[in-house]
Amino acid sequence: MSRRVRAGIPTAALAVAALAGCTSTAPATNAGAAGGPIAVRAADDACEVGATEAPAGKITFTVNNTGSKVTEFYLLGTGDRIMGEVENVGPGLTRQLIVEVPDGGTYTTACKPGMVGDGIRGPFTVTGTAARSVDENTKLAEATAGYHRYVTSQIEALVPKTQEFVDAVKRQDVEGAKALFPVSRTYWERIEPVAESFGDIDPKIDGREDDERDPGVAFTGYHRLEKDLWVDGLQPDSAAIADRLLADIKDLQNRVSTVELTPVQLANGAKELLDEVATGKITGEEDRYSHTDLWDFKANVEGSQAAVAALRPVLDDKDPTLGPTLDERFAAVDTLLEGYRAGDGYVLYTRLTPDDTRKMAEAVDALGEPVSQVAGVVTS
Ligand SMILES: [Cu+2]
Repeated sequence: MSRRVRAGIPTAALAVAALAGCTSTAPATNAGAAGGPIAVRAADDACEVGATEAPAGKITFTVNNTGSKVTEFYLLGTGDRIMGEVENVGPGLTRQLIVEVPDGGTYTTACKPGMVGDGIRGPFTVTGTAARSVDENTKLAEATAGYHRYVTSQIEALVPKTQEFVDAVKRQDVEGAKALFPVSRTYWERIEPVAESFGDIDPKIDGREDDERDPGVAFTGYHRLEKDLWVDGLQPDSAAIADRLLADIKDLQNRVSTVELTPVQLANGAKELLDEVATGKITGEEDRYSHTDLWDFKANVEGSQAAVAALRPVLDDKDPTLGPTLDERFAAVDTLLEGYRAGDGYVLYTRLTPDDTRKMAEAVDALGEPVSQVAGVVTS
């Protein structure tokens, strides 16, 4: 996940959007209504959305980055719930975002140049209501139900494993906690797009020290404890931070039990996980104190594979050539990662050479291409 969307600063963002002329210049065209893709011009200081209204159902955005920084685009619901996002859009590149929005109402678009901060935001109206694709296609319903079971099973493993990690921190067993850190995160990293979709949980559990935070919001979660364990030593409040981590994970568990997933969210999540690998693991950015990035890398790929596998019956119906290509590319990444195994885990990121990370980036890019087609196929 890129640097987080912070809840609770919509007014400032609207001001920024107004400044950037996002809301004022956006023509009330009916590109959305015509079902055609809505063009988004994402610049370093502007976010021009080709239409600020679209009928409920499948909404497609084509996000063209006209700026000089890597960017991302979001469609946000109430409380900054992420309805859909496309990230890691390099300068000059165009990426497509398909979102299923069955319920009419007021949403928010946000471009995030440099992938930091709240983004340049604007209102977006969805009119009417639409049947949920899962109600119209049993295979899609089975896909989301199957993936929901997968997410639930990961969380049911995440809670007790995080409990073990928290207990080790609280009894000041530094070596025990260090060993549990990457293992407990595996279950989290496999399902991160689902956690992220809640908007406020991900920054608390997986935020980085240098993320932008609202005043008074502390650096908490896994990476705070990672820094305590590997850099600063356990602190007087480490036990409280550990308790807070477990409470946030249990909050996630509660929310996931009732979350409604759409098939296109599974497809977008599969691609987001690979973007995660590209921006956070292959760069060593995520686990910068422990250098356990390859554990997360593997978990992200496994989570992506699980989302694609849930959609496979639909993919095979609609494009029988895509599935075998995906199998091949996933297998290539798995084989590559096997080469970096050490005991039950992986070599530390600090052991990787530029040649290693280049090979990893190429394999993940080669996988990302067919994975980015899944959303278009399952919604076709
Ligand atoms: Cu993460």
